[in-house]
Amino acid sequence: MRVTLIHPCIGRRSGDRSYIRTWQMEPLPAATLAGLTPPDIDVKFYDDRMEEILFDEATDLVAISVETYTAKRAYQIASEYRRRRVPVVMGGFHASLCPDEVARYAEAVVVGEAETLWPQVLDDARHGKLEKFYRTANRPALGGLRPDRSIFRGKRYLPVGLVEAGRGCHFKCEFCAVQTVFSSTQTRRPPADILAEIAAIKAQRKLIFFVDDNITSNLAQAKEFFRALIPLKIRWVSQSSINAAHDEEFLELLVRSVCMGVLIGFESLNPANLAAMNKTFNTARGGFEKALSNLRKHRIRVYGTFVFGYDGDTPESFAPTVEFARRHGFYIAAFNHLTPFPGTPLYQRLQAEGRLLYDAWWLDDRYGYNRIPFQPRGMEPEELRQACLRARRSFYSWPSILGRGFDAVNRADAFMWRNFYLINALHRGDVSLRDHYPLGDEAWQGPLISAN
Ligand code: B12
Repeated sequence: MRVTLIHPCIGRRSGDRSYIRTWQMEPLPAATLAGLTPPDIDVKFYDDRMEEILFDEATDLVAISVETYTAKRAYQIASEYRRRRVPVVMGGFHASLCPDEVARYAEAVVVGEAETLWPQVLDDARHGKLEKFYRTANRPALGGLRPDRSIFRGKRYLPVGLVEAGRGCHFKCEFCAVQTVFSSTQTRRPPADILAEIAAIKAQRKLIFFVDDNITSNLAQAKEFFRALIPLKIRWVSQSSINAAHDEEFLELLVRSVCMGVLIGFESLNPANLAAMNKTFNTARGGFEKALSNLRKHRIRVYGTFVFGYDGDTPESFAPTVEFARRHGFYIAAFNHLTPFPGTPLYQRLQAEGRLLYDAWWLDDRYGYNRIPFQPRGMEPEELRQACLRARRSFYSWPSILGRGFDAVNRADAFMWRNFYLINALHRGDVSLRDHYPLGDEAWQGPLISAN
């Protein structure tokens, strides 16, 4: 049997093959599926973000990862295969959030994690009896996972090694798709499995990115893992909630395990917004200033992310936030508009309040990346979009890049300092490239072909 795995892009401007470079990292969902596939099955992998899919190449089953931003493109790809009578199975975050929508464009839908379900899907496909939905009652244990990275060979990814230490987060932030899909639970891989995986890739990868939604969701287990990491001497970055930055033992373990930086969701400087998001833990124990001074003392770089469009935001909310990010010398930062992902409590609330501007923004032909899909309270949608753009342009202006580049923490490691300029320049270039980026390939013709 032959299986074709596909990681779709969010879309493409007509006739333009370039894609948002900062997103071009090795996709772990495909490597995870490849690793779960029995050796007698031939696996082919296409990354739609950087290569052309050869739709006419013979295959028996197509497996597509679907996120909300990539859903339209995934359905276009599925339509191409449906024309060729090849069955398509879809899984991933959007398939878990909107299984009924995804089922319109897939012969089979995997809802949730694939670890226990994928072998069954393959077996059913082999016998020509795919079921419409595959679900598990419980979250699978992550022991024994072996992502197969051989599928990435020959593709031009950013030189970062992506590794999972765990999945999910126990917090219940209103806007978060992760808490919705995993019901605010977190599972972790055994440290020995992770160390073996890192040992296999560390010669080719100077920086490891633990893609965990919140690597400190279980702080005691995180500390045990960081202790196990110390002998490996690898530079690493990850995502963490800010509460951990008040724990001295945690901070010391970050330094000893060679952590180079953490992505922290600050979201907003306005406590009322944080309360509406269900994220008041951000203000606990001295709040941002104290947490940032602790991280600075230990020379941990910060990737700060902010979201605008909550009810307390006005056109005046942006400049102080950018100033805050610059003053604290953030290595990089994101200034996103609030995005109502289907299935989340935020989506349900905005829908109940009659504030969604599209039936399904991710499929609407009028929608493009950065458009605001809901009616904010404190400004018009277009004002919100423009203000986010201005915030990014200011943070990634050359004076800001040079200023932050001289920050003692950003300079503390030669490798990270050199890359500071490259990474900031990439983000700077992406600000305009991403704006109004189409969802779906603009050149794709015809109506989507639904499954049965
Ligand atoms: C690392 C990461 C990134 C990286 C790199 C991604 C890459 N490799 O190219 C970067 C930083 C570039 C990134 C960018 C973005 N990301 Co991101 N990212 C993640 C993160 C943290 C981990 C992804 C990962 O590798 N997980 C490990 C794999 C193994 O787990 P998994 O994806 O859940 O896959 C499992 C199941 O879902 C299922 N599965 C998945 N696909 C398939 C397919 C089939 C056929 C089957 C059967 C099963 C299956 O099986 C897998 C094993 O159980 C996730 C959060 C998360 N927990 O997944 C967010 C996440 C996927 N990202 C998200 C978003 C919104 C974005 C951006 C739009 C952000 C932005 N505004 O800029 C961009 C879009 C990029 C794009 N699509 O091109 C959202 C998507 C939400 C949604 N509703 O779709 C997530 C869920 C984060 C969140 N908090 O909401 N991201």
